[in-house]
Amino acid sequence: MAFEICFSVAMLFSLWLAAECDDLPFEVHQVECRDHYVWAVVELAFAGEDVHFEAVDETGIHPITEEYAAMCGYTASVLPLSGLVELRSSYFSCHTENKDGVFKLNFNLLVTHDGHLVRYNFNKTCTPAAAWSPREITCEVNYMEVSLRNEVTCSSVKMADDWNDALRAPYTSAVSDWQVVFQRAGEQSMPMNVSEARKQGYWFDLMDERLVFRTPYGQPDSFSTEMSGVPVEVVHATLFSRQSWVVIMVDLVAACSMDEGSYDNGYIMWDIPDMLHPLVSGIYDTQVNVGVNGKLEEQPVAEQRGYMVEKHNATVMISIPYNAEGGYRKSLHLMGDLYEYYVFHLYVEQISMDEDDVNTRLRFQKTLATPLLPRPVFTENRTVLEDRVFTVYLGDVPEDVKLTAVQLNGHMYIVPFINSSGHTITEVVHDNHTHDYTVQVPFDHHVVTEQFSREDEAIKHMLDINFTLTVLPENEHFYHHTSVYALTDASPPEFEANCSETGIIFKMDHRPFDYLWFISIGSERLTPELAAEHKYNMRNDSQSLVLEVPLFTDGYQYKNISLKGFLGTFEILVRDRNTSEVQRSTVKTCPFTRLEFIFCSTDGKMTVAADLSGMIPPGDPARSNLMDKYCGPREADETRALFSFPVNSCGSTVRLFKENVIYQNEILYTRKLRESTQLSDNSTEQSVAVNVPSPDRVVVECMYPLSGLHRLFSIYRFESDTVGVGHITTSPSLTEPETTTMKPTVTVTHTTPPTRRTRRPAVFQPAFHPPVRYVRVSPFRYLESLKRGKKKSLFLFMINLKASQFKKSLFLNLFSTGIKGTTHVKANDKHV
Ligand SMILES: *[C@@H]1O[C@H](CO)[C@@H](O)[C@H](O)[C@H]1NC(C)=O
Ligand SMILES: *[C@@H]1O[C@H](CO)[C@@H](O)[C@H](O)[C@H]1NC(C)=O
Ligand SMILES: *[C@@H]1O[C@H](CO)[C@@H](O)[C@H](O)[C@H]1NC(C)=O
Ligand SMILES: *[C@@H]1O[C@H](CO)[C@@H](O)[C@H](O)[C@H]1NC(C)=O
Ligand SMILES: *[C@@H]1O[C@H](CO)[C@@H](O)[C@H](O)[C@H]1NC(C)=O
Ligand SMILES: *[C@@H]1O[C@H](CO)[C@@H](O)[C@H](O)[C@H]1NC(C)=O
Ligand SMILES: *[C@@H]1O[C@H](CO)[C@@H](O)[C@H](O)[C@H]1NC(C)=O
Ligand SMILES: *[C@@H]1O[C@H](CO)[C@@H](O)[C@H](O)[C@H]1NC(C)=O
Ligand SMILES: *[C@@H]1O[C@H](CO)[C@@H](O)[C@H](O)[C@H]1NC(C)=O
Ligand SMILES: *[C@@H]1O[C@H](CO)[C@@H](O)[C@H](O)[C@H]1NC(C)=O
Ligand SMILES: *[C@@H]1O[C@H](CO)[C@@H](O)[C@H](O)[C@H]1NC(C)=O
Ligand SMILES: CC(=O)N[C@H]1CO[C@H](CO)[C@@H](O)[C@@H]1O
Repeated sequence: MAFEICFSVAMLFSLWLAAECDDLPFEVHQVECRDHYVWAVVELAFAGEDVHFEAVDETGIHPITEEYAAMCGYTASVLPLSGLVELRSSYFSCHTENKDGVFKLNFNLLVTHDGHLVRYNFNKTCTPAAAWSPREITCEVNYMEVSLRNEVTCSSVKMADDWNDALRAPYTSAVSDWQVVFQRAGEQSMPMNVSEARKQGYWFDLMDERLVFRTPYGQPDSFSTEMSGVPVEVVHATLFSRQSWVVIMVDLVAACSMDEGSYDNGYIMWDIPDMLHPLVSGIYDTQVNVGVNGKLEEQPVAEQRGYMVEKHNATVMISIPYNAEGGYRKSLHLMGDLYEYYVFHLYVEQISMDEDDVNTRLRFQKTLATPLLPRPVFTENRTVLEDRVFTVYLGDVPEDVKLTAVQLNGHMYIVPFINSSGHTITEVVHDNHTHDYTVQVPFDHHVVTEQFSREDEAIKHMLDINFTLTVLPENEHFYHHTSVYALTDASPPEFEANCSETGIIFKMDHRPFDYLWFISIGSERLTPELAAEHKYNMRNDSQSLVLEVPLFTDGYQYKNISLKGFLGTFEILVRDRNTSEVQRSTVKTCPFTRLEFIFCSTDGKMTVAADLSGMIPPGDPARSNLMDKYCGPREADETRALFSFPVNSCGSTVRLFKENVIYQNEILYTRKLRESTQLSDNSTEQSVAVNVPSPDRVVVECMYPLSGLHRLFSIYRFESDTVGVGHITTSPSLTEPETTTMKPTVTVTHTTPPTRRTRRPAVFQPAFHPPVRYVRVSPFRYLESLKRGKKKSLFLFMINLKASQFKKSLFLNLFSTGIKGTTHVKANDKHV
């Protein structure tokens, strides 16, 4: 089938007219003489620049349009991945000046930016080092080019059956001009002259003693076929000239693999049939070299990069790892996800020999791209609870993707990230063309939300991070979202409490989330004001809160009261900030000893230990008693006596003021005196007071605020919100105060039968509860409040009087004897 005719030919092609071109300086380009083409690259200064090339030669300036490039041997391409514009020019391009193996190429670069056109000129003179093979076929991305040495020594002449057919046209055309016919599926096109062929996009030329044929892909005279299962495009031109009796005929066959390439399992693959066309490829010693970006790599380098060339049956399969060196990668955002793809500008050289040892060199420039490969970025929770800082790592971010903003729980922060807002964003760039970001947000940063979980006694700190990532250079945004949380212990604060001589000391170390609670003493919130009011000693610094509660201040409860001492209990409550529910309480009970003390309890009991040693005349404390001589001490030692009795019993006087009520009693040695004066047992107090010389006495009193009092005169129950304030005053004898004395009209029916006083100071417990004999009311302040119309206290006062009769008499007495009380109150005020 195959036929080949070799002639020594000297072909002449007309030359174009020369025209000089301006030479403008242009700095940013790089022009290289490559083995078989000239390579120029321009770095785009601005995205969106419009770049064009012009070829310049003696004949003038020739804009390199797409069509013109394909015909004339230029390949201009924008490489968006690297921001470069590349121009490859065949040495046999239309506007190359050639002389003795020296090629001169001259170009204009036209850059249009912002409507301004700038033209740069650059030129290159090349002397290709490598010798041309007898036949060179270049499969460029936009054209096929064949060049033949015009002197080929033929060692064999073969005549094929279709020889006659092939020759018929040249013979019959009988013209001396070069004519061309295209062969396609055994058919021939009509012969045409070279200028006619050029009009159809084919280029024939003679340059550097080589015959050059160039054709764009997809010409009408081309045909597609399949060799070893690989699609191949072939253009078969036969050039002939009849010069007198000699017919010169040259077969120019361009055949290129049209394999689109494939991607499989991390490899980009491209196939070339071992034999592209019977007239193109030789059959022996096929050698394949592979490179990228127009440069062949040495075998070890190619191997190291993982490039593979394998021959399967009659196909050369080239495989390149998708991310091998030499490729370009690009990120792409699609439907909210990040992808990447890789592009290789594959350069393959295939050398083969035919049976005549004429070697053919095929070169392929092929741009291959992987499909879109998912390239997810990921976040990692690197929070260390102890640090109380959210640390979120955003990794595997490709280098053409930048973090441009973060939303932290909806709060937007845009680059540059300023540290002053309390969080930090740090970037680390890696060698493998990735970078990562680390976002750190302290738990107590204002953007962090918190939720308190009562069950876990923990706080859940929550942070939503919405990263805005931007794919460059298109500035396409996409988002990556992550939520992190951390649980931190959040039990209500606990106090450490110690006893001291003077009171109880509570101490609490501050924790960051203590604002979830507040501290209260009873129902009142502990504030510096409250502490001052109640004379607590509070120190609150950034580290801790120390509350020193002196004995006898508000909030104490007392138990196990004896002359030896008593127990003081103080409770601090921790309440929920929102609901005020008590979440935790710290109760501390400490033993205290005091020489003298007095307690006025909320249930209306006065418990007093008094030092009677200073009394004149001195006596046995065990024999002391209260105003009611039947009320003796519960306990006594050499100098002191402990009394415990309901405030309104044992002969207490009751004095009512605008805001307070004061119950007063006295400790004295009535019995001793009475015995010495032989007084009868059933004599009244008045009679005692009147009849004996004035002894010293210890005045004891409890003052309760009226506002906190629920029941005033009920002898069964006494209720006060607060404890009373007690006083112990040792005073010389007073003359009988002019007080209004009333007999309570209610019948005294005490559950415990009144214990008669015995002379022996023995066991005084349980508490001695003498019945009430008299209730004395000092009406002075009360009257005033009535006059001012402040009836609240009166109302309170009235409500609790159970017997209407008593009520009536009280009123009468109040009004009739009010003035008299003045003296008494004043006298009392002196020693209260
Ligand atoms: C080629 O470029 C150089 C410098 O860029 C310039 O000096 C020379 O004149 C140019 N040659 C032509 C033919 O334009
Ligand atoms: C080429 O052929 C066309 C038409 O066949 C003709 O018009 C033209 O003159 C020819 N050109 C030359 C250079 O012979
Ligand atoms: C090579 O050819 C054989 C036989 O035709 C076939 O079975 C085999 O699959 C082919 N190998 C490849 C890699 O195409
Ligand atoms: C923010 O803080 C990080 C680490 O603390 C530091 O590396 C970075 O330089 C700071 N950035 C700015 C803008 O202050
Ligand atoms: C890039 O390098 C970093 C640091 O060595 C590594 O953590 C990361 O996994 C690497 N990424 C890829 C895609 O190899
Ligand atoms: C992240 O922020 C963008 C822009 O505000 C928004 O469109 C997107 O819905 C957010 N993503 C999430 C998961 O909140
Ligand atoms: C993140 O890390 C913290 C601390 O190790 C951990 O408590 C938390 O459960 C982790 N997970 C999420 C989703 O935040
Ligand atoms: C309580 O006493 C302990 C032991 O003496 C001491 O270490 C601690 O600091 C004291 N705490 C307070 C609040 O005084
Ligand atoms: C103690 O001080 C802190 C601030 O340092 C404050 O939040 C807290 O309310 C204070 N506590 C009291 C009881 O005043
Ligand atoms: C307090 O008194 C109770 C009985 O009233 C007794 O059980 C308890 O031990 C006493 N506590 C102290 C510390 O004396
Ligand atoms: C308090 O109430 C607020 C809203 O009213 C709620 O967000 C918060 O979780 C509550 N805190 C606690 C400790 O219950
Ligand atoms: C128990 C007692 O001594 N009662 C006397 C009280 O005083 C009157 C006279 O004042 C005597 O008659 C009682 O015997």
